Amino acid sequence: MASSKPAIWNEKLELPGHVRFMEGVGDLSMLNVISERSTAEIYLHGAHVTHFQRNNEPPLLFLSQVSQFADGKPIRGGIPVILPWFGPREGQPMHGFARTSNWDLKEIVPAKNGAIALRFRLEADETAGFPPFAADYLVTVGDTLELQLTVTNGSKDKELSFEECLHTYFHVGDIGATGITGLKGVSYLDKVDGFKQKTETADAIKVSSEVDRVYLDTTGAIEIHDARLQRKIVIGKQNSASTVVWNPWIAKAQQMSDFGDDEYLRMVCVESGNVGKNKITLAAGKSSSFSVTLSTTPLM
Ligand code: TA6
Repeated sequence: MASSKPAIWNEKLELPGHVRFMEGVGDLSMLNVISERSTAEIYLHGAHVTHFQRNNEPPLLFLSQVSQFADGKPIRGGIPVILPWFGPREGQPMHGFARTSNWDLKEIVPAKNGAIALRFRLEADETAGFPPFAADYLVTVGDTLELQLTVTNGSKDKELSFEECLHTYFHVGDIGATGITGLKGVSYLDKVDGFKQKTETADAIKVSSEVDRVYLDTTGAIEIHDARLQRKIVIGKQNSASTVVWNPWIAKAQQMSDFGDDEYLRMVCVESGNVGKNKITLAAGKSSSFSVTLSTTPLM
């Protein structure tokens, strides 16, 4: 595939043998990243990580075979960056505008243990009722995938209240042989039951119908136990109080034109951030960060 670099590309950012600029799907600019232990693909569109795979392992992330890759459209799969709101908003796109904005690649630096760190930045003017803000997104590709999202309130006098979420789609071998642990006892809003507030009772959440749950005031690590791939995915997080678990199941999968009818069988979203009552409020000029670390181990 021809390597094409947009006008903004800066040669000094290159890391020969490790980071290559390419034309991705839909001719969107994509970075192909090769670390000592893994590979990744990241689009400037939404600073969207669409692929991460540790050497000799199945891909960690799910990406729909029928996703759109076009300006103004969200990519279905990988890690959508949800900012500055989560969910619907009157007259505005679902899940905010960060995931359909073009982010700037600011730097690429070698990191510890042969990892590669890439920093993306989005500067948003006052829009959609939000004061100006900047988002810096540090993606570190190595034996693990580390994501850190920092938001800075660019206003001189207004506070910034916002929601943030890394809406990660994980690849699983078979949703029917998958359990999600780490949420027992946590309160959640059940979006498939009128947003009723409930408390998780399962040691391991199993998916056998549409699941759409917003867990609040929860900071612990989550695990995805995949019996088909014999893999455990560990989702560690810092400064994130919300976790969302979503699988569209059959009917919703059929309703989504950018999602294959049977793709619900091979994915689950476990999303980390600060949404709803956990939203963040920043005084003028202040910043906040949260981070997520994704790792895998064999399922013993
Ligand atoms: O995080 C779960 C959720 O809010 C679901 O309700 C569903 O809408 C999903 O996000 C996908 O949203 P999207 O706008 O990407 O189709």
